[in-house]
Amino acid sequence: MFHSPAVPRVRKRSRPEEAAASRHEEVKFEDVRLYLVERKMGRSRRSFLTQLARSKGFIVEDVFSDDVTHVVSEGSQASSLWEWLKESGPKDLPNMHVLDISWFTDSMREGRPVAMETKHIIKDILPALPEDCPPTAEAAVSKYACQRRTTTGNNNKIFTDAFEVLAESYQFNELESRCLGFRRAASVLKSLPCAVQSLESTHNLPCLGEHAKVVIEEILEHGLSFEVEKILSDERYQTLKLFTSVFGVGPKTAEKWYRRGLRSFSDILADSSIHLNQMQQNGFLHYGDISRAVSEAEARALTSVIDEAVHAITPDAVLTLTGGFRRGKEFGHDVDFIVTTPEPGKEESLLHNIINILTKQGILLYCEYQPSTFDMSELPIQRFEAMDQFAKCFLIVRLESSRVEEGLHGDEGDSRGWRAVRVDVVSPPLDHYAFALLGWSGSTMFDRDLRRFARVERRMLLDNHCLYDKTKKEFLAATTEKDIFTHLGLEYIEPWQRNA
Ligand code: DCT
Ligand code: MG
Repeated sequence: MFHSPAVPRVRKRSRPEEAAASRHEEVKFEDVRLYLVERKMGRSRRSFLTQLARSKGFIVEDVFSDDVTHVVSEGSQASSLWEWLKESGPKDLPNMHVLDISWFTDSMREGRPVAMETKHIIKDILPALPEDCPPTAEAAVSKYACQRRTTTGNNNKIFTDAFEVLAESYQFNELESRCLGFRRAASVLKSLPCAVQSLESTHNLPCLGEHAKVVIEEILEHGLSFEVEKILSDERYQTLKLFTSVFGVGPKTAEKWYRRGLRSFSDILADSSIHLNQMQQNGFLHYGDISRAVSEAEARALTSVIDEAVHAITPDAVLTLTGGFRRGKEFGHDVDFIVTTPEPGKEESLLHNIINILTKQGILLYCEYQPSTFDMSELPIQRFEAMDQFAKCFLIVRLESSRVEEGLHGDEGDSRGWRAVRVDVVSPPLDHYAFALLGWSGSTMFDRDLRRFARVERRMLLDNHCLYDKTKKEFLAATTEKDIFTHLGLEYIEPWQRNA
């Protein structure tokens, strides 16, 4: 459906014992090493599940050792499983995920390691460890998101939701560094393998300032933060939040409207002195649809719509789903794609082709096309917060219900049989593809810390276009994301572990 030539998705097994164990299978998920606990599961079922997982590209270890990353157990009582795990003795136990068979079966069904959710984690195991979070794991938490593995299974949502509200409120008040402080704090808590249950257990965690700790303490004690509740009921916060939820409306415009005394969409639409640009007009026109989350099934359906449009004219073009869906998110606010072609200089025509075909099909509801301003001689760019310079388009696409396997998400009582979806497509030249893919895969906090790590720890400049070594005064080439991690001296982090 979507493929990427520059990023090999499949690698031959390299370890000899694995090769011997199953000669025909290829490893797709090299960072996941499963161990299936035989007790209760039984030998023959274990052997069957082992073969099944290997056939789907998972590594399954026969022996329980420090190499294991995910322990899967079926039908065991948590307390006796814990005793058995401790006795079996790998030193690295606190860093392993101990999961119920439901995580394994969900992963087999999806054909990839699914995000770990609370329901998958064998509950009594972690509290059985000293304190709530294992101290070794705490000490090991890096201050850089690009050195942490963060899946979509957030164990600290109650705290991170509160931090997001504070961050947003600071953003509305243009207090950028405080906003970033709370985004960083949220990002650290998202990476933890278990829920924070006491303030003491946060002592060794990076990026948690005094203010964040006060919020954590309040939530631990009362189940909510009074400061956050106050913000949520504040009229200005509520209005700015509402206005910025419209496609094309940023915090500055929202603030301008608020200062004029406008408080609702009808206030804005009734005010004849307000000029809405095309993007905002379409934002209001399709508000009901595009403010609704896009499901993974809808993203898959759109992938085939865009894929058909791209390949109708350029058979050797390469389309990859990026953004949150590449990180394994089940829902997103839009669907992001990256498209390129091996033919130098032909990238921009790909976007024109997509736009023309969607227009002919009558499903392009809105399109803002931004031509490339990419100029290698102007690199490296010092402003890393800016959008990249590759050709891109911001679209609103009509998605027919009939194209979505599970039907449209949340369309109860809606008889139209279609919905509007926001779609972004970026088209870099092939030799910058790996950098663009890494940037567009996000998350924003992960990208931000990759760049900060490069600058502070390595004297290098990284952005969506390139990597520049300031010491050697040279650009470092990369054809895959792994090349970029290698240049930076970082362990490779899979896309589904980048949900910082
Ligand atoms: N991005 C970027 N440069 C920007 C803005 C974003 O490279 N100026 C990257 C970061 C993530 C990616 O593009 C996609 O952006 P979003 O769609 O906003 O983020 P997402 O992670 O896909 O979140 P969502 O699931 O809400 O769409
Ligand atoms: Mg997105």
